[in-house]
Amino acid sequence: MTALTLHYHPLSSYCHKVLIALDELGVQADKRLLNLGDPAERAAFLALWPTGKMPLLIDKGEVVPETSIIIEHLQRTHAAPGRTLIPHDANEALEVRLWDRLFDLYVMTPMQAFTADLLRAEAERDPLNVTRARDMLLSSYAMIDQHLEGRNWVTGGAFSMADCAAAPALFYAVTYVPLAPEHDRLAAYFERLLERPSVARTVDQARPYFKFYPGRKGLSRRFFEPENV
Ligand SMILES: N[C@@H](CCC(=O)N[C@@H](CS)C(=O)NCC(=O)O)C(=O)O
Repeated sequence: MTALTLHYHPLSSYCHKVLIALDELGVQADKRLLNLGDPAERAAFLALWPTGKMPLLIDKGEVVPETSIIIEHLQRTHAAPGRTLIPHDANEALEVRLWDRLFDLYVMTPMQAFTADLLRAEAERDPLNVTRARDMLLSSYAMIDQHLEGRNWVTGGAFSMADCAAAPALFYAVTYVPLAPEHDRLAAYFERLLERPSVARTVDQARPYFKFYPGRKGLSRRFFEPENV
């Protein structure tokens, strides 16, 4: 048992962001799988954190919500020596926070709109909202592809919190809006992300659950367990 408990679900994109960060920072946490579909579990979780959003970190009784805050908290208080996801230089840190925000707001959010739409009853689907989400993803892909010129990771030399945000956002976004051939820098970056051990381990822990992912039709067969392909 560690001082840290992470409430999470193995399929959740925002949980992936923090799982990647824990791995990169060399931090152990007890993981508590959250089933928000269970009314009792949902009520207990809402009592702990009223937005009902996961992941949620508990550090010796202290509630630490919101992925970017969780990652900053982990870095400040628990990271193994020499491990960083937010640079110590203030200007570089600002650049990381900017791209963390851009991935959360303009890739993760529209990607979630597709999933939310699939989870609705047919009669309650909202095609206009889905079209807007698709447009936003396409414009984000173009912006990120251009930004990646001459960069290995989002903000340059070192893997950062922005890459932790990018990996799950892109992983699920491309299942709804595939990358176009002209976005070759983004496609190469996506493959680099998948090869990063922290990302590969996070994808691995989700493998048994991908068969339940609402957008599974668009998910590459390479991510499924052989018996579910
Ligand atoms: N801004 C939040 C977003 C977290 C979020 O949207 N989590 C989703 C899972 S990927 C969630 O909890 N969904 C459950 C719900 O909305 O009921 C963060 O960065 O932690």
